[in-house]
Amino acid sequence: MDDLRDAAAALAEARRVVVFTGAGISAESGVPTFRDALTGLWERFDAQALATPQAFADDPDLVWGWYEWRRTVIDQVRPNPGHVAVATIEAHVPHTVVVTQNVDDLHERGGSSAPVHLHGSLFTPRCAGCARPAPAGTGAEPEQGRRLAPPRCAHCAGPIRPGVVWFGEALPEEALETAVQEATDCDVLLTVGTSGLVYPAAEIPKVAAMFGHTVIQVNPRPTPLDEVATLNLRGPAATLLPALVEAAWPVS
Ligand code: BV8
Ligand code: ZN
Repeated sequence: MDDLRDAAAALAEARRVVVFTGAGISAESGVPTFRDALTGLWERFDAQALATPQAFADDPDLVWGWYEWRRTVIDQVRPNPGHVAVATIEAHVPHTVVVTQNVDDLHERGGSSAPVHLHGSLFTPRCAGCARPAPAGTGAEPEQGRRLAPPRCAHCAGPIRPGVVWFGEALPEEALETAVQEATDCDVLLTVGTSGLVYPAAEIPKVAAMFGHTVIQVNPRPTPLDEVATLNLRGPAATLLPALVEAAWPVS
């Protein structure tokens, strides 16, 4: 597969790398991707309809129950070789920035020191009223599909909300600025496991391509990012990322 060899060569000589990830990198850990996050009981809901401020305002117990169920799913799974390969890239290329759309903590548990979370995290709930951070994991652990009343803020008694970015909400300014800045100024941007459908995050690989940098995509399926990828590695992250790292930095 000479695309893999070419990708490994680009990675091996890169001094500045951005690793941009979506739900696909966590798929082989057993985490449903965003578009099929609604397995079982959630099938009757559209994720995009649940991941909105309106849904939380209309039915906080349903939305809080969904996010708490998703957090407990993450607590029960482990990072996969794809997450570990990303941390290995960081070990070889000092200026590597991991930019993730994922709200799980598998990059952190896989060894990445400071991933940039464009869409927040399941582990940083906050008060919907005064925005004070609230402890993650408070309250009962829901089974899939159970409604759960959100805890109340110790300071203002407002409802605690998930620390994620919902549709219609602005991304954290600093995270987005960092991601754009790093994409304009990298040697290689590796985009892994994203459908490239959600904006403005999906712009990040396009920024790197626009500035003439090498964009390597890892995804088993075609995506809108195919047209900006310099190299397209068709396959699962947990297989291809370790192979890419091994080819770039062979363990003698
Ligand atoms: C905003 C957190 C404005 C919540 C998420 C143009 C510009 C700006 C905005 C818009 C725009 N057009 C439309 C919009 C609105 C909207 C949007 O993009 N809608 C889409 C649907 C068209 N964007 C927004 O609302 C954003 N906010 O624009 O605000 C604003 C500005 C100022 C002031 C006020 C407001 C906010 C978007 C953030 C939404 N939150 N997540 C939660 O998790 O519940 S998005 C969610 O879906 C994920 O975080 C992720 O980012 C996104 C896409 O999911 P992916 O990660 O790509 O996963 P997906 O399931 O789609 O695909 C998985 C991929 O993996 C597939 O390609 C598959 O082939 C691959 N795969 C599978 N297995 C593997 C694999 N790959 C590798 N290995 C495997 N084994
Ligand atoms: Zn409060």
